[in-house]
Amino acid sequence: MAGPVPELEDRAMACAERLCEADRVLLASHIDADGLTSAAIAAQALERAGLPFETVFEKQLDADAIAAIAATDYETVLFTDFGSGQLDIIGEHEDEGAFTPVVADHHQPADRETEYHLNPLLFGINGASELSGAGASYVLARALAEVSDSEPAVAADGGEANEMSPSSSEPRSDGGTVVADAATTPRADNRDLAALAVVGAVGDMQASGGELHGANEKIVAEGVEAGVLETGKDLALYGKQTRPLPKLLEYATDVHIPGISNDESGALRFLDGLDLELKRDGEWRRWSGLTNDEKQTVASALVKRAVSSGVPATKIDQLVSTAYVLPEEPVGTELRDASEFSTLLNATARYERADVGLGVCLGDRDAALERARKLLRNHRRNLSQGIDLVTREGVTHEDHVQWFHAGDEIRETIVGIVAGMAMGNAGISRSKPIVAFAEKNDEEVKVSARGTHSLVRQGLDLSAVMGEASRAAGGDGGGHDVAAGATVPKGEEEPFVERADDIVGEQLS
Ligand SMILES: [Mn+2]
Repeated sequence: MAGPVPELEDRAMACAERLCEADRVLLASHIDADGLTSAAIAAQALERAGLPFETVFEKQLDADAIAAIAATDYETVLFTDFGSGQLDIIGEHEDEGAFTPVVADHHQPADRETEYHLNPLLFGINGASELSGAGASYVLARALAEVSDSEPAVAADGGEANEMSPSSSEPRSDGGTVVADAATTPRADNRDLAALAVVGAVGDMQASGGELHGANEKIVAEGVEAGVLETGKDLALYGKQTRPLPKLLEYATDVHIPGISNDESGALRFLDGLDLELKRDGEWRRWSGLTNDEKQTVASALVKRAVSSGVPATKIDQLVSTAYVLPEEPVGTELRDASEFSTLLNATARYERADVGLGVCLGDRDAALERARKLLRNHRRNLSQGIDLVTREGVTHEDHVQWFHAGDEIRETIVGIVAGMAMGNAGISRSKPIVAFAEKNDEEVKVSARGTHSLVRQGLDLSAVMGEASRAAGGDGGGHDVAAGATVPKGEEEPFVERADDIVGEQLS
């Protein structure tokens, strides 16, 4: 049986076989939507293979974090959604015999190799757009199902309780059950985990141009086959499951529709003119609750409005994209939509509650889900307070960039989002990138930069800006052309801005 991504199959099998040789495994993963789904996929695959394990999360896998991992008694460590970029440091511990690393990652590898290294970039697959950390973990999970299935002796060895069990709603299966079910149910081959892999990919912004590509597409196909995913063309707006209709339209700003986007009363007037039942039982209806005819009515009117107000055809095309729906989740919940699901996970990650995000991924629909929703509400409140603060206090304009310093008034984990969302407000331009500082700790400052797609088309590459300017200031950074981040020593803010201003000036000239 071939895995979902043939190029990775041999390496995935080697990694899976190595894991099955372990008595127990330490699973270390990144704290973000992709890292959380990676960990959830790996955790379920290890559990189903009867391998005891424990999970740890890190915001950054730095030398200290790796040393702490090396100091544990674990002899086998599975890194997911990070590890490749840190193989130089990991390798030193491996050489000393501290542990054997197994890595399922999609980031640029450091200048060092290791035997059990599963990364799309090693096999000619794009790690930024075709496979995420969760995708790599899924490929490994599929291989694990096959390896543990063909070696019942290993699968049967899963009697020891492991630390994950309390937060998992899955009943712990004994090895015999795993083997017996292998031929008939999707669960036994781990295909049901494809839904989480898609949530991770979407959370890592891999659905460029509105849909997933390459290896990701193959994972989607397996999820559809397993009945855990549905795909179809739909309105490309965020919040189709949970947002009341007027808010869905008002907050949709990727494609700006004059008189609707960012316009509360305009969005209401637009809906009022549609001859549609807008409320039911006194509550605004949501997109996910509309019939197909009703959806068609809204979508057509939206396109008509866009055309008549001069929105270019290329932009209008972007109003439709592929939706990834998790049909086993209830209608009208975040969990049913891959994009809303990943936002919920990010809300837990940004407040360092990986345990909550992981619990939700593992099926906890009570305490963990309730807590995650609370974190998301809190996150949204923090964002709107941050945007108000920046708009009120204003930004400083240089020739080519604009910037502000939030000190400790905006968390460093959200200051970049705040900066991006504040662009276009009074006094904050959309024709210059915005640079935001926030305190990280006593010695360091976090810098986040955001641009617009229009600036990127003119030559802006914030990844290069943040990398160069931060290294000149004794820090480090990088990211994407339209959004990037860095960390610099405290007190280096002004020289950083000067240098960033120069580089942006060169890029846009
Ligand atoms: Mn990732």
